[in-house]
Amino acid sequence: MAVTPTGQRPTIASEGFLRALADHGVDYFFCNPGTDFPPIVEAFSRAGKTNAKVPRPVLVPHENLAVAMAHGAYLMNGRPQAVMVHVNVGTGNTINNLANLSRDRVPMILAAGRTPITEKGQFGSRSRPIHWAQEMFDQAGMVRELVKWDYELRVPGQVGDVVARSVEVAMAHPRGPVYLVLPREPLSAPLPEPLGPAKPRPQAAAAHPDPQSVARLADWIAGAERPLIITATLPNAAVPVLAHLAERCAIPVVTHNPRTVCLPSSHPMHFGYEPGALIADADLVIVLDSDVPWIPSLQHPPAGCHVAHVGEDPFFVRYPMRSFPSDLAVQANALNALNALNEAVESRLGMAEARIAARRGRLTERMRTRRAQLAKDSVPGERISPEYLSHAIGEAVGEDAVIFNEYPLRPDHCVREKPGTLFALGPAGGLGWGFGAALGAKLAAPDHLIVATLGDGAYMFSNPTVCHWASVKHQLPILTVVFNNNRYGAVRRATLSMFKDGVAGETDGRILADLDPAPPYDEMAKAQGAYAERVEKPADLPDALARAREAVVNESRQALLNVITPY
Ligand SMILES: Cc1ncc(C[n+]2csc(CCOP(=O)(O)OP(=O)(O)O)c2C)c(N)n1
Repeated sequence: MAVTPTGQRPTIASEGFLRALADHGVDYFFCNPGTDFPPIVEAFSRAGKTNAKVPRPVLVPHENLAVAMAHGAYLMNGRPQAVMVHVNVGTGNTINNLANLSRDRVPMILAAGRTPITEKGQFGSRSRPIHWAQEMFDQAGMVRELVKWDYELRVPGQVGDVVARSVEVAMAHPRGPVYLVLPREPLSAPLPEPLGPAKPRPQAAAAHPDPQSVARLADWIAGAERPLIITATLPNAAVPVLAHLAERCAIPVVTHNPRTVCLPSSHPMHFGYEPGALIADADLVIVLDSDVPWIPSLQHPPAGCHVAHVGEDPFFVRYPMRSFPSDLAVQANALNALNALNEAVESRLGMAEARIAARRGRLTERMRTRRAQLAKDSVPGERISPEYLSHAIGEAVGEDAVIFNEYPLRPDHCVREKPGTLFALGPAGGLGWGFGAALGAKLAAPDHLIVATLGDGAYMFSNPTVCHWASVKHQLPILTVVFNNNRYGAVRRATLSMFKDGVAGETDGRILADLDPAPPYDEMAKAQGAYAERVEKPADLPDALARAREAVVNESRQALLNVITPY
């Protein structure tokens, strides 16, 4: 590396890269390095001396965890995060959580090194045997289907523009990840001009709905006898707006395959998570940002029912096949669409008030039955049921805790009143997400109590040694609850749903679903510094949860409960 006669080192592209990320609001640089990282290490080292603004480097010893942490951080602070990994092999390890993040429309700048381009003669040329075998004809091709945009840095002076472009594309609605390939020769080369602060490009405002479509949908709402709203995920600000619409018009809301809190648990129109009972006789279904509003092979609205799809991308254009019936598509941000609908229905409800009142009466009765059943289901029995465990977690963690659920929590039984206090595994369902997302959330929101609820299978997918290490290393105390049924319950259920009367049914679908012998997860977590307990009896659960919460909140220590839960 050349040093000028005055003894000063010229600024190199990797410094420009990190500073541009920081200027674009990227807080963290989650990374797992390799021989492609020396320019990055040099840039962080220089920033340490000069106090240059750069994202905080967060070393993560597995790429899948790095992506999950970026996901969790975004869910808490709404800013895109950066992950950098080692060439093609590191990129390969990101793909599971990249699929989750991509389908969940989460912006992230995923960067990877590239084997040095030149075999000799340049600063940064190949220097290890791996530099030949790691080269690919099209490294970005590994992830192209999961990202919105990819690019390779070829000219050092372009690095600022490349970052600006990557952030612009990632943040454009619908949001999503982008992929940047950074070969080490241009990344370690001097910038031709001094580095100035980068000015982030403006983001376009979220789309508003077409007024005619809103008027049509408002007419349908006013005229409907048995309307139903099905949603899956909403921005926090949209929750009270949906609550108003549902309450004002007496429209039941079902959150199918939920990923966020879409209505407070106590809302009179919160009809749970399965559309089955309500969809069968609906005459209007409003699908609000839901990729799979119902399972067509099991249930569907009756003939003649109006179906409207509302969302930023009501067609889910990146899904190869999706054929839900549709009479109206409204392309708009959910908050804007709900605000517009609230306004539009008001002037139309005069004639409908009597009908709405009658419907409200019927739904109130239905809700009473529903709540009574839920209360019955969460009463502790001889063993800890997932319903009782979910209920106890809701009680123990408090209303401000943020729960990251990788499947097992029964949301019907876990009270969540506030928007942004529950996030669930995205629609792609790649296991190994929840623990990492919770750690990333803790990083971005250190004052919150963060809880991960995981099946024992999901816990193993999360790479627990690495997660517990990251918790200690980066001081991220969270509470992890393992719903330990000693099996892949979902796999067993899938087998029995097809072959209950087949030979697989004779062994209760156990083959390939049995996780026996279960490791002592609590003992293993203890070895990595966690407060941990194994809990088997219902009566022991509330106190165990209180002790674990105490360890996290008062001692800033990670905690794990290994809860034996047969299901
Ligand atoms: C990366 C990945 N591999 C495999 C699967 C398939 N899969 C879906 S659910 C499941 C079992 C989950 O087991 P566990 O977390 O213990 O929860 P349970 O089903 O018992 O409630 C598996 C293996 C997946 N979704 N993601």
